[in-house]
Amino acid sequence: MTPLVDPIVVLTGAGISRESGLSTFRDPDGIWAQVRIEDVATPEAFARDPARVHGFYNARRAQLRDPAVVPNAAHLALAELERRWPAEVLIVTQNVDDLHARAGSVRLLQMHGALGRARCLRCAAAMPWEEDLSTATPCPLCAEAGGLRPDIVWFGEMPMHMDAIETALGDCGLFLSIGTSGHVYPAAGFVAEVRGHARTVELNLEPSQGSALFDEAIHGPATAIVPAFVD
Ligand code: BV8
Repeated sequence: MTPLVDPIVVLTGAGISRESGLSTFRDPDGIWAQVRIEDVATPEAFARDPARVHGFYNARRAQLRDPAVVPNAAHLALAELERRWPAEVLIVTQNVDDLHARAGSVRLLQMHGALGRARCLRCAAAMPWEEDLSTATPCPLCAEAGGLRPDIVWFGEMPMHMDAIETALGDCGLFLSIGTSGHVYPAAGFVAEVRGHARTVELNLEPSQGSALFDEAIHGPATAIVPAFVD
């Protein structure tokens, strides 16, 4: 059966979760205004001071358990879009929160990992993880004490699911970029990859670093502009 709509790839960033109460990174009140990437979001930082890195992610993981932090209208609109076109919509998120999944999105790739997962440096197992991690936490599978790290992609590490993402970018006819500043690669480079064969639309509070590369730009809060665009 010929699909009635071209495949849609939706790239999201921290801006889509802002109205759910989670901080962005590069806004004036963002995370990187409070702490340096080099101190908490690189493999070198973890090797140098694992307790500090665990503390940074423990606080963000705990925030996801705050009853006030729930999917917002933008997350819900994307889940509804997928329900309408189940085989055609794919969300590629830079976010490590769980709000797209909790909104009901199923075809979802978290390219920077997930706060709700830990990974063992010794046996490489990845596992769901809700509690705080520390340098003394043993791996439940290989019992290696202090072997667990957040299953998050740090700067200098290879993002996850890149083969699937590149395939989807090559096949898509519509590329939406929502709530991202376009600073971090390779995600920031996706629009340049698709602009020759897909309609590209930026939905963001303000123009991103890559705004000029998009066919269209819609600016405003995600909870207003995403449901309006999707409907
Ligand atoms: C890699 C997990 C190579 C951590 C993150 C060129 C090509 C490839 C790499 C590079 C390159 N140039 C430089 C690099 C290196 C680096 C990079 O891009 N550096 C930047 C700073 C220049 N990239 C990497 O290191 C990547 N790895 O390339 O590996 C490799 C190859 C082979 C083998 C091994 C290695 C890995 C990058 C991933 C790093 N991890 N996250 C964590 O979350 O703690 S990235 C980090 O930035 C965040 O996690 C976030 O996911 C990401 C992007 O930020 P945004 O989501 O865009 O958030 P931001 O605050 O910036 O913007 C928010 C936007 O929302 C704003 O525009 C704002 O206006 C808007 N907004 C706000 N409120 C609202 C809103 N919009 C709508 N509604 C609202 N209400």
